[in-house]
Amino acid sequence: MSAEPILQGQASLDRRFMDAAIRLARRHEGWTATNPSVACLLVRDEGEGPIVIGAGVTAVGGRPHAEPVALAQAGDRARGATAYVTLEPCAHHGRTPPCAQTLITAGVARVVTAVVDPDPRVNEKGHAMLRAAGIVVEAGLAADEAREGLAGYLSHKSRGRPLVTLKLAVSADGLIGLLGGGQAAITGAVSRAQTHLMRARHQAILIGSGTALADDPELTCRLAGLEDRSPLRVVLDAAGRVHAGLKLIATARAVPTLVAAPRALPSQDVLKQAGAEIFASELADGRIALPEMLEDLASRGVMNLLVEGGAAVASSFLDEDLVDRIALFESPVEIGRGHAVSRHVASPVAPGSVPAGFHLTGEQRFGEDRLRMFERIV
Ligand code: AOF
Ligand code: ZN
Repeated sequence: MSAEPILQGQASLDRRFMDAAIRLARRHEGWTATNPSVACLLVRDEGEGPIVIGAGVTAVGGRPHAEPVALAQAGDRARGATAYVTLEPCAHHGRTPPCAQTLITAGVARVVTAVVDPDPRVNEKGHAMLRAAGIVVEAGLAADEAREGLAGYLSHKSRGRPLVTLKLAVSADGLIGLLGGGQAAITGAVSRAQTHLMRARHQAILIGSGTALADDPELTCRLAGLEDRSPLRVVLDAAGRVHAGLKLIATARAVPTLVAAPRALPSQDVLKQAGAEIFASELADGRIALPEMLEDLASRGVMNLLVEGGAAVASSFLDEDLVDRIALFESPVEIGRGHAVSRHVASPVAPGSVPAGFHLTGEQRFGEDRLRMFERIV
């Protein structure tokens, strides 16, 4: 037999385990502070084909890292195993020894990784440590797929700002709402559940004061079992219109809320008393200066941000080239009919079309609605 089919077999097994690790890493996305959510699978063939003997994902809060969690599960069986890690194992001493060293000590024979860690304390040093110890290292497997989940971390490290996802729900007639009517139902229940899952995977969620006043949303994750995964809420309030009667403010002690506003507005005391925090922001042309605000959010450890509206905020982020991804929910329902055109709020992204400068990365159905994901072409 030639060696080729065996290589193909190993390559497809490697891919399968790395894909599984990438899926596992998604579990703590948004919940590992400024650490990426990484996963590690330890795999070994004990005579009946390769099986997973240890699985770990970076813990909520960022520590412990994925590798020691997987190694603790595997125990002595880790000797001679292959480790699949979605990010290069770290090479620096934190509260625990470097993960590269922990893998070496455990006697792992082979390490397959997806993405090189841009953290200057690591950045190929983890790979080098492993190789110096005689471990076979294969880097770069399924790197694009792993980068999807690590994008917030990579943006935070390389650009000093969070990855920004703009979420829009657009009706068949191209609207995202109706003025003066409260929240208009555009998408169905299945899409709404998906939106809540999206919220759970983001560290912060942002709206403008117009939406806060018109819709009075809570912006929390209300999926059963994930209620404690609500992101930090940010409301842009250049003109000091946010008031204590809003749900966002009334619930600020349970779910942290930042009111991005210029300093010293007379209305702020009552917001602070209710538990909201004033997020001192600069103004540009009478609006909150978005690039600076994103930098300030990054300094607070926010690696990914979900922008949920409304039209003015969405357009500002798009116009300033600050959107990295668009999640476009498209509903078959027309909401404009029977309402004066003056009440129509047009979507900055038309249904069915690809927004300029973006390309389609995925499409899913949620009930009657379609979700299309776009990414900026860079
Ligand atoms: C790993 N496995 O699961 C994660 C890693 O503050 P520390 O000491 O936890 O270090 C944070 C850095 O650790 C972070 O910037 C990234 O380089 C790495 N994250 N590394 O080996 C993991 N989450
Ligand atoms: Zn580590």
